[in-house]
Amino acid sequence: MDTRILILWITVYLCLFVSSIQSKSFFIHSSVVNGKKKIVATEVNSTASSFGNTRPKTAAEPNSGKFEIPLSSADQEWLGSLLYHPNESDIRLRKEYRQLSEKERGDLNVAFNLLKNDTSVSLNKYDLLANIHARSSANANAHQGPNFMGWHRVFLLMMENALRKKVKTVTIPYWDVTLDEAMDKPYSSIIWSPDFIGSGDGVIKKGAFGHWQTQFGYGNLMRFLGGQGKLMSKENVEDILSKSRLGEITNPAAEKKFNIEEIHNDVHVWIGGQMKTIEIAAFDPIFYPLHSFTDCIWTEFREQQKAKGIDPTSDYPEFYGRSTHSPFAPMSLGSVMVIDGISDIWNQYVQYTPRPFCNETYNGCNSLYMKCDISKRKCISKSRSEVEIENQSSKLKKDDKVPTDLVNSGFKNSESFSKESDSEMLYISNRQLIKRSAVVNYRHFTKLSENSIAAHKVVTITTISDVYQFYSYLTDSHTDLINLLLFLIYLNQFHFKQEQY
Ligand SMILES: *[C@@H]1O[C@H](CO)[C@@H](O)[C@H](O)[C@H]1NC(C)=O
Ligand SMILES: *[C@@H]1O[C@H](CO)[C@@H](O)[C@H](O)[C@H]1NC(C)=O
Ligand SMILES: *[C@@H]1O[C@H](CO)[C@@H](O)[C@H](O)[C@H]1NC(C)=O
Ligand SMILES: *[C@@H]1O[C@H](CO)[C@@H](O)[C@H](O)[C@H]1NC(C)=O
Ligand SMILES: *[C@@H]1O[C@H](CO)[C@@H](O)[C@H](O)[C@H]1NC(C)=O
Ligand SMILES: [Cu+2]
Repeated sequence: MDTRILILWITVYLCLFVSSIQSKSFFIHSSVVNGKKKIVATEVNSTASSFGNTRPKTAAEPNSGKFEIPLSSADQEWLGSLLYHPNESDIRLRKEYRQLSEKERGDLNVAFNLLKNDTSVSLNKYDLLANIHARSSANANAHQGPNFMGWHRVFLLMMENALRKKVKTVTIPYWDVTLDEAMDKPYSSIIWSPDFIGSGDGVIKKGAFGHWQTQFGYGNLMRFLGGQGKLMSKENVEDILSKSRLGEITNPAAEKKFNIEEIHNDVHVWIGGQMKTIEIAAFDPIFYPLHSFTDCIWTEFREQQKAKGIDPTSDYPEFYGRSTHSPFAPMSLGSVMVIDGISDIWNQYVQYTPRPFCNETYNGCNSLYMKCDISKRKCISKSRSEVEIENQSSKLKKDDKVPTDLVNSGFKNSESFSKESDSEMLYISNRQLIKRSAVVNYRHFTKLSENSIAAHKVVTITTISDVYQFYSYLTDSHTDLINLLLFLIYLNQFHFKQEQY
């Protein structure tokens, strides 16, 4: 690395460190100046609140108007037009993000971008609506109290209604955070890829949200996964669902372990970038799949309440804390009141697919982008590199073509690619390959010492999927099928289980 860049990074980290002591905020931008990449830390002066570190705000202490823009009558009219709930001829099925078809993901991306590009209202339609979450009155109604659930349910519907005005069939998928939490390296999840919500290591540059801009001086859309905070686990969800009253899972009364708002705050912080700060969080489109998930949990919670004989539509806690959460306070969303948030009207026609689940006898990990971890009895997200490897293999299968150099280097014949059985693909004749592997060894796999191979000797490779799993376990780097095959050759050299071939 260029030493100047290194020094810059050290400076940035130092700034961040110092800033955390003095409780100042810095926002990191990277920009290209005279063809050189420069990383800049800008001090942000604001009363913005970090998730999980919220000082109680009251109406008497608004956030200095920094995050307010005046609403024109056209703005108000458009926002008002979004405040309705679905009916029986407008049923919404919200799936797990990884369960969407390619077309559904594409439609969602287009709808978001059509809103972002639509400047017939102030800012643009996406940002104007996202900004509702930031306006001081709404912010005070939405956070740090039992109305957290109801407020975000209505807000989510408004965004979904807006998206559906652009693409009729779109619903907001839920991001089952627990599928990522169960991974060894959650930042490698397929979610953080251009086909889904975009990258997680700084400015988002590729995919539907590449180079999105946010408001109020916060610049490029950015994420810094895993810096602080944590993801929601399946156990967190089970804890929440073990309770039976709204007041037991929300502020101000709920303990942290059962507190859905606090647990969700940790996810905001884990994502970092805009998501970390309440007033700008909704500018990141991952905000909506995250809230679709908390809403999905609340839906399940309310169904359980009904089964236990508790009426969720009259379960607003008596001890609600701040006055902005009192049942007859306005929600600051049209004329909706806080108490309206727990009514059934909003989600009566909103359905969620069951949260993906698997065990020894049942596999409900029903997507190409997740798999069952039987030992944990959990569905678990696939990583970007796993998907990439599988992609390449399926392309090869489809093309039904074998590169000549591979044929020459030992594939029995081209038929092996078109056979149904995975293990057919492993027909490799050793004699010729071992010769090549010595070279391969150094070119591609110098990282793997003999010891690290030895440590994995117990792995049984019988199908091509075993190979993928083993391979992605050993390396996280970008690869292609040729490398994968060379890797197989490498394994051969170490006398890996070959008998069955
Ligand atoms: C932030 O506040 C400091 C001290 O109040 C001031 O000197 C600085 O100019 C402000 N920066 C911006 C970008 O407003
Ligand atoms: C149901 O909702 C759709 C979409 O908002 C609306 O066009 C339609 O008039 C509604 N139908 C009824 C019966 O309310
Ligand atoms: C939105 O605008 C950008 C920039 O002009 C353009 O590249 C993109 O195709 C537009 N998106 C849609 C969905 O119209
Ligand atoms: C696995 O889950 C299914 C579906 O919930 C359930 O019917 C079955 O009993 C479970 N099996 C085991 C071994 O726990
Ligand atoms: C997998 O293949 C699809 C379709 O060809 C492509 O759009 C996608 O980007 C690929 N994903 C990865 C992670 O390589
Ligand atoms: Cu919020």
